[in-house]
Amino acid sequence: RISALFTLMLCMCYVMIAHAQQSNCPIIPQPAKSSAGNGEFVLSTYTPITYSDLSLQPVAYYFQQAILQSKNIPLQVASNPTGAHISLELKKLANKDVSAYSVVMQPNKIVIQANTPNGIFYGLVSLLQLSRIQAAKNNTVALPCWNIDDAPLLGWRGFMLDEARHFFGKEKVKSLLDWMAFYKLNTFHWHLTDEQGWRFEVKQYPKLALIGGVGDFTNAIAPAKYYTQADIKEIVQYAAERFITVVPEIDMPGHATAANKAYPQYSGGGSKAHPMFTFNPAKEETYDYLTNILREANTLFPSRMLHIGGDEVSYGNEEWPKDPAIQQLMQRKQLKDLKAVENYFMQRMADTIMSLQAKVLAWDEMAEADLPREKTIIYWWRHDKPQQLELALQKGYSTVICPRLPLYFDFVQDSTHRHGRKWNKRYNPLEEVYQFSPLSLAKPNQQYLIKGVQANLWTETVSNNERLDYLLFPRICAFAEMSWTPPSQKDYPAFLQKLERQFPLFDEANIYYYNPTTPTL
Ligand code: TNX
Repeated sequence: RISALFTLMLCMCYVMIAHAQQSNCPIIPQPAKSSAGNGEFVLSTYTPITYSDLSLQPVAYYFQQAILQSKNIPLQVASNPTGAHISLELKKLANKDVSAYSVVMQPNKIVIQANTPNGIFYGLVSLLQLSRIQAAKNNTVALPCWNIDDAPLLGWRGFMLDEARHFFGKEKVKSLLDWMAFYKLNTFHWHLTDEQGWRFEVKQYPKLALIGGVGDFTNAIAPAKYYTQADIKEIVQYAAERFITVVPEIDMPGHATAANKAYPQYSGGGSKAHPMFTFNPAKEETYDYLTNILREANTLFPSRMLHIGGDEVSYGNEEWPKDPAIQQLMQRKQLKDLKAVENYFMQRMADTIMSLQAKVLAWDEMAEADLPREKTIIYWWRHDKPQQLELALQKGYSTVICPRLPLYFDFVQDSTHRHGRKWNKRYNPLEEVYQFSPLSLAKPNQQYLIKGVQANLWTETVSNNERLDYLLFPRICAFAEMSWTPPSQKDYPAFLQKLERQFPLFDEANIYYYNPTTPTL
């Protein structure tokens, strides 16, 4: 009897494991709903992809390219398919989200449906992931069938790269955009200016890039590194093909050192530790100058969103109190302290941005600046100042959640990592990124203001691609699942299992990643 009981328990275990495997589609981020189908769909040479609407042609070609590059299988984009094929169909889904999609797989047909090309793209990305984790045999890949019904938890799934402290260049940025798309991230925040570098060409002020682009955090005399306007257009286009919006950041009135080296006449001075850190708020010419720069930026970035920083101004305004022109400005405009001067400056720049029909984006210091509510997005970054988030929400600002803990990826992933940043011995392990719950930070009636989340990679401690990879991978996977997957579908042990199947993809791409399952020495 004992052995019968044992067999029964074994059977039950088997059923439970089989069930767990069934409900756990092996892609990242985990879909909102998924279940295993029957049989396999075999991708092979000339498997046709058809589409219901011409607007889907680009995503069909995208998938064709991706399968060719990763599996060396040439699919065909065709209008009259014969045999097993992939059908892309625009259709109104019950879920109205722009990114919602469904995938139904059968051995002779895969149907992907969505409200928009963006949704179809995400359906194809899911299919691409299913393909990439399977080995190719004789130029075919057999895909176990799945049924997926999916939409993101959050509409803003962002990644920020700081190229002012170190410059990584076009090829690396494109590769990062590929990975972002692979994990369904949709916003690339490009930190292009700071103390150590100005990284994009402004035609009206050529010295910004030519002088401001010289040097980086490691090496003050490195030759000028920056993106030309042609480079920017190319990258913005590349991102758009992957349904990624690019948001440029031009940091002001602080973090302005590189610009001030090029055009010192607009400098507002700084502090001992941060010389020439600010723009000068007391000069009318400063506003004209920055307006001209923002106007050019706005023509390069079709996102109609301009991030103007607003962070840490106090680091470098030791010279502001001594400047008679700033004293006069304070009297004239009845600004009671330097914080009020900073707010005044940002309000004027916000006026400029609104006249350009764009949105004003700024760090959480600006929750206090009374910027126009409907037109501003606040980024909450100071995890140790929850009151700033409360203030932003209470004032009705749309907010992007990116607290240092756990979303700053310049913080190390493991306690044994000696190089890199920590916060009072705290750091950002994979699991904490995964378990983060942004919506629970807001009261239920304020949750609609949370636009989404962002992982920020500041690069003071990141001077090469390997280091960048080591901080980003595999946390990007945990971040993606946290931002996309409803909490009820999240499961950390299951996530770790799925992750094992991503490592070979990182290896293939020469990504120098951190493997949490291998103990570090
Ligand atoms: C604070 S986050 C900064 C950055 C630094 C970062 C380092 C923010 C808005 N400002 O300038 O690079 O800390 O982690």
